[in-house]
Amino acid sequence: MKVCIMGQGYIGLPTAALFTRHHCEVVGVDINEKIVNNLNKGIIHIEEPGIADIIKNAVKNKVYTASLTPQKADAFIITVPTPYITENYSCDLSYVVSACESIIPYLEKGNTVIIESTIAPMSTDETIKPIFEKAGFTIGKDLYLAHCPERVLPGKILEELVHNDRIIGGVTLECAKKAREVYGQFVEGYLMLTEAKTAELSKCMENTFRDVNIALANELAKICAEIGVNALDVIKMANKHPRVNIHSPGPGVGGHCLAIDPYFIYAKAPETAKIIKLARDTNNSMPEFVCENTKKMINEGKIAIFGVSYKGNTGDDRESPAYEIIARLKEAGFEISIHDPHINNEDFVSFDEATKDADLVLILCDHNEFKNPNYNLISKNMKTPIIFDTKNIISKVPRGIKLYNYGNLYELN
Ligand code: SAJ
Repeated sequence: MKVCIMGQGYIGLPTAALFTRHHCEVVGVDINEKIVNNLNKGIIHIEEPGIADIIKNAVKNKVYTASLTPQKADAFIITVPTPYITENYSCDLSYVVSACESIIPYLEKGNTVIIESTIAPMSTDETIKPIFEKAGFTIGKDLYLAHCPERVLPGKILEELVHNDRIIGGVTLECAKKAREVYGQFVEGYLMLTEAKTAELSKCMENTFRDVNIALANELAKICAEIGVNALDVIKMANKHPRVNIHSPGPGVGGHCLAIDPYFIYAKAPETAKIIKLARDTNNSMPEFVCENTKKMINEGKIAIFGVSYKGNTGDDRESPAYEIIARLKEAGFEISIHDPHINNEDFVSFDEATKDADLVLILCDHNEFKNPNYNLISKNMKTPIIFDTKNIISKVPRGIKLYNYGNLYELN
C-alpha cells in the first residue's frame, strides 16, 4: 500500500514512520521546505522517542520520501493543524481544506481519504465532503472519505499509535470499512466503525473531559489558597476513593488539543456548552493566579523560569501557559531568565546562568531534569532561594530554601 500523508508534524511524521515499518511506501508532504529537505536526509524536527531511527532507515531503504507536493497513492491521510478562530472560537478548517484541495489532481477512483486532524462536529459532512464531490467523485462509491481522529500522548506516540483503540468515522459504512483497511496495516487496538460526526464529537469530548477535570483541580487550588487548606493533600486523600480521580492543578493548560478542542464544541452550541466554556475560562485564568502569588513571594528582582514546554519531557511549547506568565511578570517589572533543556532557543540560558542572582525559581513544566535540581548550586547562586513549583514535582527541599506549591499558597495571605 502507498500512503500519502499531508503534514509531517507531531502526528503525521510518527504515522508515516509506522506505515514504513509495516511494508508500506510513504510520501510525507509538508509546506515547510526546510523540514522536507531535512527529512529527506533522515533528520527529524520533532522530539519524540523512537521516530528518528525509523525515518532514517526508511529514507535509506527508499520507502519514505518527503515532498512539497502530493503524489498518487492508495490512501491519503490529512494531519495538518486546526487552530480555533479567536473571534468566535470555531474550528479553522483552512489548512484541512487546502490540503484536501491539493490532493485532488492526484486522486484516482478507489482511493481512501482520511482526515486525522481534530475538527468540529459536522465538518466532514458539511465542509470536506463537498470539496471532493465538486471534483466529480461520488463518496462511498469511487472515493472513500472518513474522519479518524488521532488519540496519542506526546512522548508515547509510537506505542499509542499501535495499541490504542481508534474511532473510524466514515461518511458511509463502506468509507469506514476502507479506512479500517488502512489502519489495519499497523494498529493493534480495536478499530470502532461509526459515522463521521460521531467520531468528530467523540474526539473533541475526550479532550474536553480532561480540560473540565483539570479546571476542577485548578479551582480547588484557588479555593484552598483562599481558605487555608493544603490542596495537594486534599487531592491525595480524595483520590483514595475508588471512584474519584481529581486531576492535578498547574499553571494552566497548554498544547494543541485540550486548550483548543473544547472551543469547537462551544462554538457549535454556545448557549448550552456552559461547563465547557467555564472550564476553558478557569484554566485560562491560571497564569494570572500564578503571577499574583509570585508577586506575594517577591516584590522585585530576577525570576528564573524553569520550563516553557506545555508538558514535561517534550520540546513542544504550543499554547503553553508559560508565555503568558512570562509576559505578565515582565510587565510587572521582574527580570526574567528562561531555562528549558528541551527547547532550542538562543535566548534561553543554562541552569547556572538562570539561577545566578535570582530571587525566585518558578517551575512551570514537569521536565525530569527539574525533579531533583542541583540544590547546592541553587543555594550558592540565588540571592533569595525561593522555589515556586506549580507542577508539584518537588516534594522536599534542603534547609535554607523556601518551597511554595499549591499545598501552601495560603501562607502568603
Ligand atoms: N495538565 C494539567 N493537569 C493534569 C493533566 C494535564 O494541568 O492533571 C495540563 C498539562 O500540563 C498540559 C495540558 O494539561 O499543559 C495537556 O496535557 P495532556 O497530557 O493532558 O494532554 P495532551 O494535550 O498532550 O494530549 C491530549 C490527550 N488527550 C487525552 O488524554 C484525552 C491525547 O490522548 C490526545 O491524543 C491529544 O490530546 C490530542 O492530540 O488530542
